[in-house]
This record gives sequence, C-alpha cells and structure tokens, in this order.
Amino acid sequence: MATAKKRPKTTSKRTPGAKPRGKAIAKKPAKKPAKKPAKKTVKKAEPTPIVAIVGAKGAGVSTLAKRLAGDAKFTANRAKCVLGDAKVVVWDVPGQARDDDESDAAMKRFEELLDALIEAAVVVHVIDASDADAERVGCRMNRWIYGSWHDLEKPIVTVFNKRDLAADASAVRVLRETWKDALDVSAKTGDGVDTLVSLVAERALAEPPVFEDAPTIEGSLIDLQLALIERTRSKRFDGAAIAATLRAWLEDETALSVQFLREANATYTDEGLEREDDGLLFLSALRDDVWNADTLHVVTRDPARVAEALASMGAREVERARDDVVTARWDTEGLRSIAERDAPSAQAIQLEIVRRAGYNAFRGDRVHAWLVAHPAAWRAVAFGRLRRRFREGRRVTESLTRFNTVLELADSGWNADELWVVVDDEAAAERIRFMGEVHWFADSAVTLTDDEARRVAGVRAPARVVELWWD
Ligand SMILES: Nc1nc2c(ncn2[C@@H]2O[C@H](COP(=O)(O)OP(=O)(O)O)[C@@H](O)[C@H]2O)c(=O)[nH]1
Ligand SMILES: [Mg+2]
Repeated sequence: MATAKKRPKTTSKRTPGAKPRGKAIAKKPAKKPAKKPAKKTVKKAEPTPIVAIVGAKGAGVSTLAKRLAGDAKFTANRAKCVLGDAKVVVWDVPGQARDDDESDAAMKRFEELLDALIEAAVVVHVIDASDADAERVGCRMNRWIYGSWHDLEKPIVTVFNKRDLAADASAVRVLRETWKDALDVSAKTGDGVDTLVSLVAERALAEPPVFEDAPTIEGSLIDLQLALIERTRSKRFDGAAIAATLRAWLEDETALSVQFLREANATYTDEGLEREDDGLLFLSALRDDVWNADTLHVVTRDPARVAEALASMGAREVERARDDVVTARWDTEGLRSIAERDAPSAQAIQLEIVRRAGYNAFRGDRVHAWLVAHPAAWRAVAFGRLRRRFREGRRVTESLTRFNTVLELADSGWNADELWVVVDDEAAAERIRFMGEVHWFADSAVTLTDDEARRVAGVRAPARVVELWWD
C-alpha cells in the first residue's frame, strides 16, 4: 500500500518544540499519572487581558516587560499593571533558545511560551534589531506564534528592540521586509515605548475574538461512554436499553468500566502498517452527529453473566479475550443518532475526552483549546488507539494494549495514543501535522490520503485524515 507507512520512531523535525525526548521524558513516570484535574487553559472573556512578551533569549523580553509593568511586582513572570486605559497582565515569557535545544531547561521555557500563546490576548514579539542573526531567530519565533494562532487575528505586535545601539541601518531595512509594521523601541532607554503602550492598550481593550471558555461536559469518562451508547441506535443495537443495563451493572459493580468504540484494526507487517477497511469509519460520521461504533468492551467481575446478557441484546459476536473483559459486537445496519436536542454532540464528547487526557508529553487541554478555537481548521476529531496486530510470516500476534483504554478509564483517565483529525485538504493537513509535531509534542504524524482515506475512514479526497501518535 502506497500510503501505509511503518510508524516512524522519531519525527524529522528537531526544533525545541519537537518534544522533550530522551532525557527529558525519561524522568517522567513511565506509567500514566493519576487522573488530571479537568483544567481549563482558555480564559473566559471577562478577566484581565494577558499581554505576553515573547522573544529569543537576550532579545530584551524581560527588560521590556519590566518597563511596561513599571513598579508592579512580577509573580511567576506575571505582573498586573495599567497600560494606557487598559488593565492588563504583562507576562515576561522566558527567552527562547536561539537554536535547537532539547535540554530540560529549554523545554520548560518552550512549554511556558506555548501556554502564554494560548492565554494571551495580545502577543508582543521582541526582536533584537542589533543582532546580526535577528531575521533567522525572529522567523523561528514567528513559526511558533503564527503557526498556531494567525487565523484568529490574535493581535501580534512586533518590536525591533535595542534601537539605541548603533545598528546597521540596512540590516534593519532588511528586517522590515519581513516585519513591515514593527515598532522601533529601546527597552533600555524607553524610546518608542509610549507608542507601544498605546498600541498594546488599544489591542488589549478590543473585543477578544475567541477567548471564551471552551465548552466542557460534566460527568465521568464512563458517563461519556454511556452518553455515546444511549444516543446510538441501529436495527440490532438499542442504545437506550443497553445503556440502562450497563448503568445497573456499574451500580452493583458487576461492571467496572465500559467503552463504546469501533476497533481501529491495523496490522504491522514487513511492508508497513495495513489498516483494515472501515477501521476509522467513525470519523466520517461525526459530522452528522453519529458515533459510528459497533463494539462494547465491558470490564466485569461476572463475565459469564455479562456475555450472556449482551448476546441476548442482539450482539452478533461476544468474545472473552481476557478473564475480566467481555467484548460484544453488533451489526450496525441503519445506525443513527437518537440524541436529545440539547445533548452534547458526538463530536463534543470526543473533544471532551481529548481535554481530559494527559500523560508524558501529551497535553489534552492544550490540544483541546486549539481545536475549539480553530473550528475551521478541521472537520472531525477522535482520540483512541489502534488495535494493533503484528504479522510475521503467517504468525499474527495481538498487541497487549488492546484493552488499555477501557481498563484504565475508570481510575486513571483516557489512555489513548492516536489523535485522528479529518481535514479539508493537504494544506489543512500540513497545519495539523505542524501543530502536532511542534506544539503538541506528537511523536509521529502520518496523513492518510485518497484511496486509503476513503477505504479506511470513508473520507473523500481532497479531504484527508491526519493521525498523530504519542509514545
Ligand atoms: N542596549 C540595549 N540593551 C538592552 C535593551 N533591552 C535589553 N537590553 C539588554 O540585553 C540583555 C538581555 O536582556 P533581557 O531583558 O534579560 O533579555 P531576555 O532574555 O529577552 O529576557 C540585558 O543585558 C539587557 O540590559 C535595549 O533596548 N538596548
Ligand atoms: Mg528574560
């Protein structure tokens, strides 16, 4: 298969944004940490707008931040102050490495930059105009700022700092070709800072385009699974009745956990990864508010009883792959959604699952914030894991991770490692790959196109599916 690639072990990009690898990650617990509190990254519309001052190390970020903040005290790099008519929080974001640097310290600074870019109402990008390498260094920063937020018209003010130094005028002219509207300032002498203050104040007071709360859904991860089951109906699958039974089992602890999914079957061979037809079909139905699943995993203390009951509820196949898990599969002919009007959409439930996930380098809240803020950048999103099999010659072995999600979701959160994003075309796919690799620390980004996208996910060209994977 042309587009089925073996999972690359590493990504080609090695920017400081390319994820903390090796040393940095090894220090973190190998096992998933306990459930993360549902943390919000996107600010409500009301609070004090944040002005993030960003730039390369040594560009003068801190000097400028202090000048803007005046006498205000900084706590955790942030200071409340007044700029013109605007009450703001100035965030002195630690200067970023000028070159690729994957040390723990550099990664920590980069993480703070990513958080600041999400939370800021206004971004001030400080470029050291006296630096012979200013263009290259500034373009690195541009990639992070604009790659993430440019379509939101988040105000970004670029300043050429250190204009008090005798800078080569022609070099500054060259910089101005890239940053036409940059303001000349000197953080040291204060020259030009008044103009900057009034511009930032004006931008900070303007209606923020998107920074309202990302929607969140209440309830446990199991509740979310039950909601998906309840809203689903096909000839054989009576979601409402099945959900009621599951609820009773969960209540009396016959069942400990439940997951409603379509298993994304994929086999690793010498040739690469073979994805089963319709394996990601749930992606194409999300836009119609249908969760196109056909499989129920139930973690149970009484597998015999559960298996029998599920068979009596129309399951075509009931399997006991483990002592404590019963898997039932239904025919999904005539599958449709019977969701109540004000119920969260199937897509909203998937996004909520993303928001709650977090482990190692994966930060679901950050991914969620961006996806919610950029609805035009994608069509459908789901977060799960491939059911991986390995074929060597005739021998096929099943990966042990098949039940990880259902086994852990009751106590340690959503244990998945693949984010599938359906996008309109290659340009949109490239953007998601960029977000995945640079901003979200994904370990690989693969795009399914044309025949494969249609065969596996029911997605028609020029649309495609980007699959991001985290270790
Ligand atoms: N001449 C001059 N030096 C500056 C200016 N702004 C900052 N600096 C100096 O540049 C160095 C780095 O500044 P700092 O604010 O710590 O940079 P950061 O790493 O970006 O936060 C310090 O020695 C500052 O005094 C400026 O406008 N003119
Ligand atoms: Mg600094």
